Amino acid sequence: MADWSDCLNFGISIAKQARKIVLAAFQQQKDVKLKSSPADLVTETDQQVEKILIAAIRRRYPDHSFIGEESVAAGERLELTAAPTWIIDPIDGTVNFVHRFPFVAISIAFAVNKETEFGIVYSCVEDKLFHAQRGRGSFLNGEPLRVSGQEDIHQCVVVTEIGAERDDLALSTMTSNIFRLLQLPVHGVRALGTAAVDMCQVAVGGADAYYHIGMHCWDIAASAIIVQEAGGVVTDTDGSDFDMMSRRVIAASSAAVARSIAQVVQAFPCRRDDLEPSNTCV
Ligand code: LIP
Repeated sequence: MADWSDCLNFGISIAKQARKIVLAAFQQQKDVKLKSSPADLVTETDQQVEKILIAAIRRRYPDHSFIGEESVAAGERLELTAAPTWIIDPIDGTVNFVHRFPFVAISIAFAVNKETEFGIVYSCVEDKLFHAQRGRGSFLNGEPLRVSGQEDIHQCVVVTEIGAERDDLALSTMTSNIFRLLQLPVHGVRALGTAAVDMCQVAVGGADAYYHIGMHCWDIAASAIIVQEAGGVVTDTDGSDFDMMSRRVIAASSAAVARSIAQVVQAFPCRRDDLEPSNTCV
């Protein structure tokens, strides 16, 4: 089996460099543009950080491929091939970044033959660097991570997101999902505004499940392997196998909790990330 440790170590080093750019801009006024909805924002820092990350990786690994949130937004084709591919969200939690809400992350995943080999999530303001490599465990600032192992949904803290969608069907589906969970009851529902950091709470054991409909592959590709390597379970919201392009995910402390979430949560229709045109929910 190939060893991608050199790529992982390089990914961590450039994430640390990119964090300095994010932090320098965090307190500044931002030039904000809208993408797919009034709540789907992008700043020049998102675009700058992605360009810097991709340029640095391309200099070292010229034959690698890329899927970047802002490159796709600029019209680049989104296709995961068997080639070594870097899947990048330069600032996950852009709305938080614009509002100076202190949960913003750089998310970098790396896949070969369409299988994720490692993931890096750097929660910039918290200075929490999460990473995992396939078969070698999950870590926060170098310390090993383990999920809570909770199996009873009634004992769970569940993390989710009200994403960027603002159409009635998406909003009614997302809010009714939260309503049903609270009715079970669960101990609590939380949302940090960044899918990557949300999901890492499951790997840490501070939350017992995360689910989301409508996010994109770059939001969760890195944090999915971080949960899996911490002993967690990652599936589609219908309980089937996880597919990072489906725009639906459950990450849980155990298979039992993943099943319980899948029984309660309903999805609204979303066009897969790898179907043209991307970035739209049908
Ligand atoms: C964000 C996700 C978040 C979701 C937002 C947005 P971005 O990603 O991480 O969970 O609620 O709608 O998709 O756009 O900040 O990279």
